[in-house]
Amino acid sequence: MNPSAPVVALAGGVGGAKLAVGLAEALPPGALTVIVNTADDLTLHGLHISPDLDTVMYNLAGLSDPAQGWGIKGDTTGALDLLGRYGGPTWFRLGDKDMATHIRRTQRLSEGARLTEATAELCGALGVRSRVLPMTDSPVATRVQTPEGELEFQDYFVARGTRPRVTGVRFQGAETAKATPEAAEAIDSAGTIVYCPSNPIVSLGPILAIGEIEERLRRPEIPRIGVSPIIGGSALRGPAADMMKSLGHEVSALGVAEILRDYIDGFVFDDEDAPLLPAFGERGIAARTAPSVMTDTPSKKRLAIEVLGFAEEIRNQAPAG
Ligand code: FO1
Repeated sequence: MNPSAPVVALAGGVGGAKLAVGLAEALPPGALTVIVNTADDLTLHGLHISPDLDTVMYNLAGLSDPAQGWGIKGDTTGALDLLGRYGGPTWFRLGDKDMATHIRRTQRLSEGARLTEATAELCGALGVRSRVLPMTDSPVATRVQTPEGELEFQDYFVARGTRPRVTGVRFQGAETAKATPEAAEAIDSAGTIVYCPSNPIVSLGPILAIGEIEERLRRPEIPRIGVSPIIGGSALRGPAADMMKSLGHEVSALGVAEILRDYIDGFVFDDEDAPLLPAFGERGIAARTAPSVMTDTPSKKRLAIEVLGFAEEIRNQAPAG
C-alpha cells in the first residue's frame, strides 16, 4: 500500500489506537501522522496524564496491555497502592511503568516544553516511527452533562463507570484552543485523512471542536474516510452507543457517518451491517463494508488496507484538477 501522500489519522482511545497500528503496518515508515484527542487529559498526583496520547503511543510501540487496550502490558501498581495508603486517589489505575510516562511528561511541561514536544520525545524514546500529535497544546477538557450534574470526563468514564445518562457534552477551552504548527502542517499536507473508529462524540468531537483544526479538515480535494466504531448497534467497548442514543443519534454505522458527514467522502463499516448499504446510498454517502473487529495485528492491518484502498478508489474517481 503506497498512497501518494502522507496519511493523517484522527484518533481517540483504544479503537483509534488499534487502527493506527494497522495503518502504521500498512504504510511506508513515517507516512502516518496520528492526531489524538487530549480532552480526556487529567491531573492526578500532581501528574499530567494524557490517556489517549498514551494509548496510541503504547499501541504503536507494541507495549500496550492487550486485554485493556490502554496501559502497559504486565504493569504493576506498587506506586499507586502506596499512594493510596498515603490517602491519594486510586480510582484511576496508574501502573508503575505508566507512571514514568506521566512523570517525564509533567517534568518536560514544567520545563516549558509543549505537549507536542513532550509527546514526540516520549514516542521517540519508545521507538514509535509514526508521528503522534496532540490535537492542540492548549488546555481543552470534556465536560459531560448528566442527571448527576456536569462531570469531568474521567469522573464520568472511570470513577462512575459511564453509568450516568449523558444529556450533553461540551469541550471547555475548545473555542480558544489553537492548532499547533505541527498539526496544521500535517493536515494541510495530508493526501488522505482517516477518522478512526473512535467515539464520534467524545473522542473525535473535541478534535472537530477546535476551529483551527476543523477548518483545515474541510479538504474535499483529498479522500477522507471514516470508520465505524458501532457494529450491529453497539460499540465493542466504551459508551459510544449509549451516548449516541441519549443525545438523539441513530445508534448505527449510519448514525456515526451522519455525525461525521461534513468531513468524510467515504465510510467503512462492519460486514455484519451490510444491510445498511442501501441507506448509505440513499443518503449519498459512499460506503463499503469490511471485517472491522481488530483483535490482532493482522486484523488491524487488514482493516487499514481496506480503508486505504477505498481512499485510493475515491481519489481515482475524483475529477482531475
Ligand atoms: N480506563 C479505565 O476504565 N479505568 C482506569 O483506571 C483507567 C486508567 C488509565 C490510566 C492510564 C491511561 O493512559 C488510561 C487509563 N484508562 C483507564 C483508559 C482511559 O480512561 C480511556 O481509554 C480514555 O480516556 C477514553 O478514551
